[in-house]
Parts: sequence; C-alpha cells; structure tokens
Amino acid sequence: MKKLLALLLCVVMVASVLVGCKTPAGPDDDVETTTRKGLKAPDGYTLTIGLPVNAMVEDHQDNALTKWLEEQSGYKIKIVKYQSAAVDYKSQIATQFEVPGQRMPDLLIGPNLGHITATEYGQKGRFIELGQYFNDKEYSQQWWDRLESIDDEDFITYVKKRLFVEESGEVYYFPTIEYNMYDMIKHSAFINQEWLDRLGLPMPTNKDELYNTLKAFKEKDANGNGDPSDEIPLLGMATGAYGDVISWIANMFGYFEEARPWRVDAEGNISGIYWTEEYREALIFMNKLMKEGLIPANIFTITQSELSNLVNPTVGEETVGVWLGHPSLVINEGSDAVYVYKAMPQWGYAIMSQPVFTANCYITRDCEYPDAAWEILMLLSSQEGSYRLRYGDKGVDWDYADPGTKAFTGLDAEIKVLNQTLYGSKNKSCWNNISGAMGLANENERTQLSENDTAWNKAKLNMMSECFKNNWNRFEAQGGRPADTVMPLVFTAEEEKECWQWRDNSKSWFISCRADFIKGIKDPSNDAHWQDYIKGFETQNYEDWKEMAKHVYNMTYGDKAGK
Ligand SMILES: [Ca+2]
Repeated sequence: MKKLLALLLCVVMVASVLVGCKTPAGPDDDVETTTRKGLKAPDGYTLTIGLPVNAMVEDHQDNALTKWLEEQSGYKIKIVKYQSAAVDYKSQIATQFEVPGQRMPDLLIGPNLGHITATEYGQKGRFIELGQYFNDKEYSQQWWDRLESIDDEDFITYVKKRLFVEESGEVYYFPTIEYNMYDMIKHSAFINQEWLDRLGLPMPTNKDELYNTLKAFKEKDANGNGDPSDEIPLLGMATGAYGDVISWIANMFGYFEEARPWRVDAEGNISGIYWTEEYREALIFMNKLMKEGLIPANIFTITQSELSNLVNPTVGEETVGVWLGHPSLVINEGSDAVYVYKAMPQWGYAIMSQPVFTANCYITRDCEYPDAAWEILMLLSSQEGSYRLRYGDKGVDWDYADPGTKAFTGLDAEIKVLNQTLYGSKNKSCWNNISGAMGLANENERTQLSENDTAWNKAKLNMMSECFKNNWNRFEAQGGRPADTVMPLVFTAEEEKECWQWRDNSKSWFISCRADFIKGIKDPSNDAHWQDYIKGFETQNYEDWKEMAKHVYNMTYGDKAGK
C-alpha cells in the first residue's frame, strides 16, 4: 500500500514540474519542491529563520551567532520569533499553515513536531523533503562525519534507521542530536560522607551493604542533631531522567533499561523484561526498603525542586543520606552539599540513557532556495557551530582548549569556557537554544578545567567527575548492553499510529502495578498477586503491542536476529 502511495506521489511530482511551483502556497497545497535543490541563492539573499523566543536573549538580530552565520554563508538572516513553549510553537505553526497566502519562514528551528506530524506535514507539501540532501554526500558529508565521530555504533545505527524509517525513503525534518556523555548517565547516586564518618561506616559496595547502611542512617541519628527521626536514608524520583531510584535498585538485580524493554532469543522471539523473576526480586527489595522507612513513599510524586530543597537545607543539618539526581539540577549554587556528598560506586548494571534525537527543524515549502537553508543547518551542525549554539561567541565566551589539557571527565579538552554564566544570563552571544545541530559535549565534558575555578566549583566538578568515571567504567566493564537486548524500535508514522495506544496501555499497567508492589498495596512475594499482575497485561493489548514490536524488530534489525 505504501509503495502505491509512493508511486502516486511520483506522478504528482512529474505533474507539478510541468506546471511549475508557486510560493507562497495555500493551505494543504501539495507543492512539489524537489526540483529546487541545486538552485543557487543570489549573494546577499535574505533567509528567514523561525525560532522560539527566549528571555535570556537580549537581541536575536544583533547577536554573535546570527552574525557568524551571515558571515559564513554570505546570506542575510532575519529571525522570526515564535512562542517559547514547545506546544505553543507547534500550534502557532499549525495555525499559520491553514492561512491562505501565509508565508512561512524558510527554516523552522525548534518546534519538535515529532515524526508522525512531520511526516504528515511533509506529505502535504508543507516541508521540503530532505532525504535528497542526506543522501547526497556533496551536501551532507560534513554532517555524516560529525555523526560518525560519535564513538557509539549502536547509536549511529539507530540514527540511520530513524532517519530513513519511512518505506518511501522520504525525510521531512532535520534532527537535533544531542550526545552528552554526562547527561546520559542514568544512575547518578551520591552518599553523605559525613554520616558515614560519624557512624564509622565504610562506603557500601553491594546491595546488602547498602541496606545495612540505610538502616544505620535511619536508626542511629546519622546527622547527630539528637532527633533520631529526621533522616531520609534514600531519596530519588521514580520519574525523571537523572534521579531514577527505582531503575538504580532494579539494575542491582538484572539489566533493566527503559528505552530497551525487550529481549530477543536465538529464534528471534522477543519478550518483555518487567515480569522476570529478577525484576520480581528487585520489587521485593524495594517493598522492604519502603516498609522499613528507608525510602519515602513520595518518590512517586516528588518534584525536582522539592528534592533539591531537601538536599540543600538552608537551616539545620542535612537530612538526606543517599540521593539520586543530576548535580546541576539538584545542588544549589554555593550549597555545602558539594562538600558533604560523594559519588557512589556502581555495583549494579550501569545504564546509559538513549541520546536525544528529535524531529526538530524543517525547511518549509516557502523556502525558494532550500540549499541556502541546508547550508545554515550544516554550519550549525559543525563543531564550531555546535559550540557557538551552546557556549556562545568564540573568542569572547569560549575558545579552543590549550593543547594537552583535560576536562573534568578525564577526556581530552576541546574548548575552554571564558564566560561561565552565559547560558543563565542575558546575552547577545547565542540563541539559548541548542536545537538544529549536532550537539556533542554540551555538558562541559570536553571543557578544559580551569585553575581559576572557585573551590566550590572544583568540589562540584569533582563529584561529577567521580560519578562519570564510576558509571562509564562500569558500563565498559559489564560489556555495554547484554547481547540479547533489543535496540530501541523504530516505527514508521503509520505503525506508530496503529500501536501507540497498545504501548501506552501496557506501560500504564506496568507503572501502576510497580507502584502498588513497592508501596505494599500489592505484595510482590505473594504468588497470586504476581500472577494477577502478569495476567493483567492481557487486557491491555499487550499481545498486540508485542506482535507489532516483533514485526518492527524483524523489519529493522532482522539482520541481527538470532545473534
Ligand atoms: Ca537526626
């Protein structure tokens, strides 16, 4: 069926070449734009770029990034501002496309419409088809080189599958890729070293020692204020990328990665990971921690700022023993927490989150010279362009690193940051928006350590450095992901539309039962409760979802099946 559609589209293409193209187009006009590739824009041509507004950007026009793009490309750039909230940006665009005669900016950066909508818009002729650029190395070589500079074959394979998932081979978006090694760390756990010292306890090195440590924190007035009931031994968030305490504990029992919830056997059969005996053991352990008050019941609802307030008390003693989260999000500027907490060793499986890949940028039907817009995307994706997007003006806010220097991660430094406060203060150096690029090392993991750093900043980087090394060393020592782990599945827009509800139903059932087991509303040790949980999936379209997953797995990674 899809092949037929592609054939029909070809017929339409030929027809429209004969009639020629008109811009701007009316609503839902199926404008053919393919033939505009290769048209050279005149010198000094003005290119319009749609961007979300940002309160930190003083001026988008009189802006070092805008000027750099103009210098490099020879075009003039006019910024068209959109609402900053992603959802508002999306609806603004949707409305504009419905207005007859409305001229859209040549390039839209940052609305992240998602694969389904992007494909639908593309097939209506609203966006220019970009497979023709990705497939033509004359245009895209530098982008491919940047992608392949990432030392992660799984991810590169994923990006290729994702870009070219549609059977028709059509791509209607330019992805934002973020590969930040620090931010990928799923289990970022820190322990109160002062409490360990006060109670004469060693650093725990396995789950049984962890249990004993938490028990001691709970019972022995670990913060020494005379109140034996104000300690929270272990704190984290059940949701959120960096503080997932449930994932941390589960991975002490087996390999459980949210983005890869399937295993495949030698015959190519796939099965879910969340009702294995290993997972059940993990739930029994978490149920015990909560029952004994070692982990609070609010891990399911606690917000980032609530967690942060507990870790950075402004009066009185610390009350948190172990916490999970991203130090940049959890620790307040100047807080003593950087001197109190120490990165924990990783004894369970280290999990690396799936890097960011979003359908975030579009060249619109109204772009007379798509090559010019593509050129801007290539500039933004270059190493210098990516650093300019994230770190500001070269020579002012950052510069290339001194030879032989290292970053806090222990990796070779590529740049040195001259203006540490850029992203959080009013500036005319960048757009405070890292979309539309190949953002690598955005979390300072390639930033030269500075001897002028404050003691506080050094202490924070030291925590992060230990956490980074503990996790990546563990990831390497465990051999990465188990061989039978299924890579993230890549659905076409049609497949996604058919199955998302099944997936969401199954996931909701899992999330709600998991909470009941941990809170003790259901007993994970009770066989009847456990069987009810497993059987419950039958009423959540789980079998449909699994069939679809198996189909997609075979279509996408069939060459890997059975290995
Ligand atoms: Ca106390």
